[in-house]
Amino acid sequence: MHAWPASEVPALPGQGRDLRIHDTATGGLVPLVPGPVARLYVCGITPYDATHMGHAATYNAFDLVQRVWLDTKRQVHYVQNVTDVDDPLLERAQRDGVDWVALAEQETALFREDMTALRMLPPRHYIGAVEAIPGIVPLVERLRDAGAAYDLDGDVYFSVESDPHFGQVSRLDAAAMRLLSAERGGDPDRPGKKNPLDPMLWMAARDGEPSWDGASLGPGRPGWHIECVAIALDHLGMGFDIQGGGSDLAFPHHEMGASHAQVLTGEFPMAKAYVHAGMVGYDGEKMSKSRGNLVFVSALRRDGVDPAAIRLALLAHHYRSDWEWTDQVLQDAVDRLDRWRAAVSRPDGPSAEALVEEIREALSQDLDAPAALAAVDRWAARQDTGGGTDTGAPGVVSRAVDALLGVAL
Ligand code: 5CA
Ligand code: ZN
Repeated sequence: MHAWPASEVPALPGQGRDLRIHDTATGGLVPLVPGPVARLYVCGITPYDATHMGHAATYNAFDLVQRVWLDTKRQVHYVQNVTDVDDPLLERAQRDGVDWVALAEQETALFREDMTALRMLPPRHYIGAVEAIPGIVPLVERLRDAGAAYDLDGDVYFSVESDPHFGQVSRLDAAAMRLLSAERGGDPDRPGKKNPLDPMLWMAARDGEPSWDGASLGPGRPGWHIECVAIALDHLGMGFDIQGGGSDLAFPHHEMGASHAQVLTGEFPMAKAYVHAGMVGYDGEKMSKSRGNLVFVSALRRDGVDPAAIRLALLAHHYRSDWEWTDQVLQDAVDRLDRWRAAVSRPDGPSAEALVEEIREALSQDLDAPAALAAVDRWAARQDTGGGTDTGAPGVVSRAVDALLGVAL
């Protein structure tokens, strides 16, 4: 699949800083020192509805990761998937009487437009589940041949007990796992499973549903977790730097994915850090396609809201906190954007050297974007009161805000 166009990332004076980031698997901050090529996998959308502010907030967090790494002069190999076949997509297509392929294509196209407008840097590989199927089938066969997967009425399940490290991503107890498994696409109550938590790797063809050649597995379609694992291993290999997504993916998705990969390769861990963004709510509940309490990026854009203001609204919240989208959040971002644009269009201002370092420092400490915004606010306020005559400063601020925060002033 093609991704979307990259906006330019200006080079900044001085040295970028390495990232310390919160890792769900250890429960604390870990210093990441990637090689010359940093490797990032971020779970992509299931394209049955438009991009909402929750999605945008999660992709914003990992866009900051890329920008911090680029500032350290590393290359970034960023991979993202599109879950372009799965139960929720098929169910929505059925409900609305539309073709599921057309629905996925239409929503993926809209996502690309939203990401471009928000200046999110594109992945280097943007891979759909459907196009990954030829690579998924042999992985499932290998797991089965190794005794880590078993057949149940034609479907193939992964045995969580085959991974001695199972549980080390989310660090949840069995009861919590069971509850979340039922809520998030699992089938803990299906009779015949070895362990209620075992996730499906391959679903045998169902009447009226699309299916693909599965070689020795028979016709069917892939499970959700093996999709991301096949794509990550194919394009990044084991031991990549960050596996990312929203906090609702820690269990079961990232837990199961790590187990699949670890059993397949015999290596541990799959990723050096498992990074999870908080949930954005609206009207008192998590914003979600299934609840329908959504604020869409595309709808705001249609209403004439500047995408840079949307981006500033996301950046005003720490990526790990859960927060609520409100009209006031957007209004504050619009006001801040006005102040910043006025500031960088003046002929001079206070020196920007210290500010660039403050933004770098804030982002390197677990992506503290609110602290970075506060530093820019202080610079603009000092300029307002006539503090400084550096004619290069407004340009440096504008480039730093663009390069490190993805906001074009
Ligand atoms: N296709 C799978 C991942 S392989 C999936 O979860 N798709 S999704 O469309 O449901 O979500 C895409 C990303 O947005 C995921 O990382 C998810 O955790 C994140 N996300 C979904 N809802 C919210 C929300 N309300 N707030 C923050 N992030 C969210
Ligand atoms: Zn995923």
